[in-house]
Amino acid sequence: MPHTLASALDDNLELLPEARVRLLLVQPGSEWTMLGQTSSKGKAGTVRLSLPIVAALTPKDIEVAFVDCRMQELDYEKHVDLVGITVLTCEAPFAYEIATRFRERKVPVVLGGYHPTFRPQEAGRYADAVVIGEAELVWAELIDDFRHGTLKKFYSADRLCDMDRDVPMPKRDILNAELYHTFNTIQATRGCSLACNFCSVGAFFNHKFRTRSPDLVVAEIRELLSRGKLRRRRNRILAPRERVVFVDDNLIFDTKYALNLFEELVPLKIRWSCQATVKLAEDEHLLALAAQSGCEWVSVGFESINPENLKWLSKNWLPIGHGAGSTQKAGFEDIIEAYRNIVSNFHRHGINVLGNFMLGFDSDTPEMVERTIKATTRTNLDAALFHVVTPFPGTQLGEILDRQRRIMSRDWSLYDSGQVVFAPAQLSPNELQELYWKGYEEFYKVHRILLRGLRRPYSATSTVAIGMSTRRKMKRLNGKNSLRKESQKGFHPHSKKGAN
Ligand code: B12
Ligand code: SF4
Repeated sequence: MPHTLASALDDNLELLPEARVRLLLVQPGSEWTMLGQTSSKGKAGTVRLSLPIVAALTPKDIEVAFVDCRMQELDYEKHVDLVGITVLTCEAPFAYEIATRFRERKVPVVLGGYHPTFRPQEAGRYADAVVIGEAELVWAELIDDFRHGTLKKFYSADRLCDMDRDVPMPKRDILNAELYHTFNTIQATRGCSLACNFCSVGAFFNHKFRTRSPDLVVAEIRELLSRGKLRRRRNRILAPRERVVFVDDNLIFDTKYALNLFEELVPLKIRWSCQATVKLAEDEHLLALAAQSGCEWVSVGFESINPENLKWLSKNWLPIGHGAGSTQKAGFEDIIEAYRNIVSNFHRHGINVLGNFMLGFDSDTPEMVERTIKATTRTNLDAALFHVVTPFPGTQLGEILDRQRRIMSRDWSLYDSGQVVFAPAQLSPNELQELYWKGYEEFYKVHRILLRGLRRPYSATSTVAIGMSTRRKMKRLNGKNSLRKESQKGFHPHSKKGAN
């Protein structure tokens, strides 16, 4: 017997399926980036939580389907009433193509995410509605307007949402778990109050940092663990602990919060990874607790080894406390030494480190970038990602390079941190492009991958697996000659598996 109006409505709608509104949520993808590619098994790396959150905010009487275009075929003929697309900058051209095809059939389309937030007018040309910023405080209103045929062009909340009150548990059952290597992604905090000028996160969240109560985070992980039970039983020997990835921009920004969270994680006996600054390596207590609660990988933005770049980025806190003094005085070798110390602090606690490096800052000459690439192999890192400096819309760096008229291309599909879209100061675009690939080639030479495994045998499986898979992706992207030509533009779907 139905007890509430909502469940009565649900029951009736089950009897009358035709009356249900059908919402299709689409993640477009962009296959040219190192990180955007599917693996040789046809799986994507990480679940992005954007659309599972939107699905969870959607009223229950609406039927929700989801397609991740990286692995799944999008059926443009599917009977749907409303389409929602999440858009990173590098996904924008493909997202606009999808939107256009649905709108040709008179199906209204809503665009949301980073790119529409920073380029709302542009996105508005391809959509019936654009959500600027977070969905939490506007999605209900948008759905209501849709039902009444009064969709507005732009929806934007007048404040950031409360992470405990307004952020729902993502509706992960819209996803096909088999299509992802890492299904268990979770978000404990949003934003970061540091102001790295190349990063989109500060501008998106108004440089504010918010946290979610550790109780809620733990409850969500427990829910993930109960779903993963079967998978875990099968993998008991190889993976006795379930893995969870925090997608937070800087999980340890608020040390007190991080300490509370890590304490709560201890009893869960999980293994987890996150993005954090080197502050984590410098706080022995925090680091020990992170390790004790299951931290196995940390992604750290070292950004550069060139002291001039670090000064320009105001990252003069990087090597402090490691004998090198501040970057104001430190030379190239001091910085390598400082990075080695940071890495070895993590290693002492059994935590692997993925270092991120950006290439193409104004102080980078070809020699300096070559030197940087060589130096990354001496830092004892377990993995590294190289990024070409990219002037993402909405960032300070974007504004600076725009003012200086150095942005060479606004083909957003190239904005994936792996393509040169601006005029570097001391290198030619081609030189920088070649050096970007050289970074991957050098760091992921087979003997180096194996050495990394031997150096730290207890984590050899994951280090070697990540190394080999990055190497394969690099080769697949056609290494050195990958500066894309106009004719290569566009999206070429990968192998298809049935959509949910
Ligand atoms: C997990 C992650 C990844 C994963 C998975 C990506 C994927 N393709 O699925 C990996 C590691 C593979 C990855 C790769 C890349 N990423 Co990434 N990634 C993230 C990260 C850390 C978390 C994403 C997430 O789950 N967020 C949680 C959800 C809930 O937040 P959200 O996406 O903002 O969604 C909210 C709103 O935006 C809005 N919304 C979003 N979509 C929609 C859609 C609709 C219809 C509506 C109504 C609302 C809405 O509502 C949501 C709820 O409030 C973000 C940083 C961040 N804080 O988001 C960077 C981020 C999205 N990545 C970024 C970038 C640049 C990349 C790369 C290009 C390269 C790189 N250097 O990392 C590649 C591109 C890969 C590709 N081709 O797909 C940038 C994007 C900048 C931009 N302008 O596009 C971000 C913001 C990081 C940053 N510091 O700048 N990434
Ligand atoms: S520390 Fe990381 S998340 Fe914070 S502003 Fe810098 S790059 Fe962005």
